[in-house]
Amino acid sequence: MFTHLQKQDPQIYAAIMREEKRQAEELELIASENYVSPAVLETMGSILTNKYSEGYPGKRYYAGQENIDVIENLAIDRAKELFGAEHVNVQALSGSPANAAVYMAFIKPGDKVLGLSLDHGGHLSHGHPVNFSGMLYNFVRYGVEEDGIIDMDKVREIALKERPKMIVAGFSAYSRNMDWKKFKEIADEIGAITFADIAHIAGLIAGGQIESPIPHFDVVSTTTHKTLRGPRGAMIMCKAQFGKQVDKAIFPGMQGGPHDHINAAKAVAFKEALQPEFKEYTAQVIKNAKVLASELMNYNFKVISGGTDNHLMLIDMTSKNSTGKEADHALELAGISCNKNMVPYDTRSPFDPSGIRLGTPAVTTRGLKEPEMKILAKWINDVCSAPTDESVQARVRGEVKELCKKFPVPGILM
Ligand code: DSN
Repeated sequence: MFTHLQKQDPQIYAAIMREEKRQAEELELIASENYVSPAVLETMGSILTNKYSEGYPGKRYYAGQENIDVIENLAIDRAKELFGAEHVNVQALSGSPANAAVYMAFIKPGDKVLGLSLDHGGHLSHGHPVNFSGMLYNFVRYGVEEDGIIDMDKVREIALKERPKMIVAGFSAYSRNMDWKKFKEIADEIGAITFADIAHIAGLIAGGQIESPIPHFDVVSTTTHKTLRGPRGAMIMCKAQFGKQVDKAIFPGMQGGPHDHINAAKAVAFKEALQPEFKEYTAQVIKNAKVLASELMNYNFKVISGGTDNHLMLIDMTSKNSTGKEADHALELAGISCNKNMVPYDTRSPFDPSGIRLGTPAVTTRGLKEPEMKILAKWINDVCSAPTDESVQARVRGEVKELCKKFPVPGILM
């Protein structure tokens, strides 16, 4: 592997090798990360990257598409089978561009949209003022209650008062199941479009572990690289009647040529997700998250909403007299990656928030199970209880490295 790169560009080669070592020897608890299979990796590195394919299968603007059409159709068909979707566009380059295309397909600049606040677990592209979504559209927000859970009666109240054209249901830091049917009922009361962003939980839905919005919602976007364990990218699923407008919004509305190497890798990942092993994997992701959350609560960490229904959890570090930044840094020095995160009703800032977000998709792909979650919780407690103690970080870092040897990262031979 990388024999050409090693000769031609030793600096980039060396950085990739160092990153392989980092990934192999450290534990990844960033809730949005995962490890792709060797087959997905190979596909992403294939000569498909050389091709331009503006348009859609059978309707391209450039010649030489006979293989690309086969690939894109396979990706679409497998996604439809996996999610039970009526129409799928696999060309979206990543999560935010996919969401931009959804807005472009369904609403006009200035239109009112109701979405979950970023500081209550939403996403930048759900209307944050610094993001295109908040600049172009008139976002109003719902949030979580003091207990960390969305109250659907409150959502209804806001929706009836504000009468948005679209309701967005989705999150990047919310650990509870969303009531898709209730969102749809509320939207129907005011004639709003229903848009679900399932970027974080698409794999858990594909694996049959949590309920899907697809039967209920008009349009659903997802990234393909989180719990779904595919290449870095996205896709949009919608009811057949909206297929044309979604396709037009992606191309020529938002994007030029699709990334054919990535679309092929999406097809490979979807095939993997259709296997029974993926169901087991996704069940284990949730089991691991539940054990990790409950062990951390036993160590007196405040887990927002008192637990999790999915792959992630938010921890309020004020329960340990610490901050998200301090905990994130101390854990990194101990070989455990996570991210600092605002917690609901946070009085601190996004750069120096009160919480951290932890997730189990990546460690579960490595094969860690409940016993290892208990060890992980103990390490997190050891490190976060003494966040400036370098001897604790060094000790845990050594123990993490030893554990990692038993659980290799797919695609990394060390
Ligand atoms: N960056 C992703 C996450 O970590 O949730 C969302 O875009």
